[in-house]
Amino acid sequence: MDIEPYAPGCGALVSGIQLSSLTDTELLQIREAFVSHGLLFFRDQVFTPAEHLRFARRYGDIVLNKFFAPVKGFPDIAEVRKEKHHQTNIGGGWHTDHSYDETPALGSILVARDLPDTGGDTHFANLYAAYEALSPGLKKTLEGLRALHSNKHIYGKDGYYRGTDIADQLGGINDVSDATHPVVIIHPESGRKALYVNPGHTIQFEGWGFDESRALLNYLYTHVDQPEFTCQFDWQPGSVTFWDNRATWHFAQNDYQGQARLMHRITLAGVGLEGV
Ligand SMILES: O=C(O)CCC(=O)C(=O)O
Ligand SMILES: [Fe+2]
Repeated sequence: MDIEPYAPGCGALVSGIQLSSLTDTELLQIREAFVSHGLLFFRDQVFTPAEHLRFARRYGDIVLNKFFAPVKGFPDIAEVRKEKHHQTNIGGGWHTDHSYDETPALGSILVARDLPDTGGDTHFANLYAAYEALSPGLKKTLEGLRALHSNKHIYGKDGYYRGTDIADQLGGINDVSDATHPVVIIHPESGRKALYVNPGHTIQFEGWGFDESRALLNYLYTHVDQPEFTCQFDWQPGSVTFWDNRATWHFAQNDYQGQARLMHRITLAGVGLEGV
């Protein structure tokens, strides 16, 4: 197995293995790479939905997404689907999956199933590196802070997606929820500090006003979205990405209007997050 950095400070490309038939030693190497990089890319995988599910179950426990349609015959696999006639895509702005859960997801395993001819890349950000680059003064301000995360404004009754042309493929309108988490977490596996706020789901800091929170959150979001902390993955048939939701952000670029794109996602269950 070969594991090399994908982009400076952003992800690793794992080659020389098939996720469908990993030995126990290879699985262990993938676990180690996942903890150290937080973002793994794989190419040229032969990976049926049954094999996707088998890999996910070997890795950990699966958590269901309440909003995405399941793949037929595979209730544990969510469809991330954009049809030719859709204008809107899923995950089109920076976010991390399931930060609105009390126990946020460990990670997501995304498999390309049907790709547009061009476009439809996914962007990623490294929230360890972004945290480490903050000044000592700002790090101190963030210490002990907690933030509210929600999905109501996205998937709820008046949420963003409900007014779009993909509303009819999304469920869970009454299953919205929110949770608070430390703004700087100690990653449960790596022990490293990471910034744990994201533009998709974080609403405000606990004990702060909304506008006060927005001002600092927006600063942090601009800080993270810089070339030294981010990278872009161009999907090919057979590509798979496995990201750590506690250490990365991602968004799916919506630049292929008139074409369809279908991905399969399995979300893995995480643990409660401790902070500094
Ligand atoms: O379609 C993509 O590239 C990513 C969409 C997304 O946000 C997700 O699957 O969690
Ligand atoms: Fe996502």
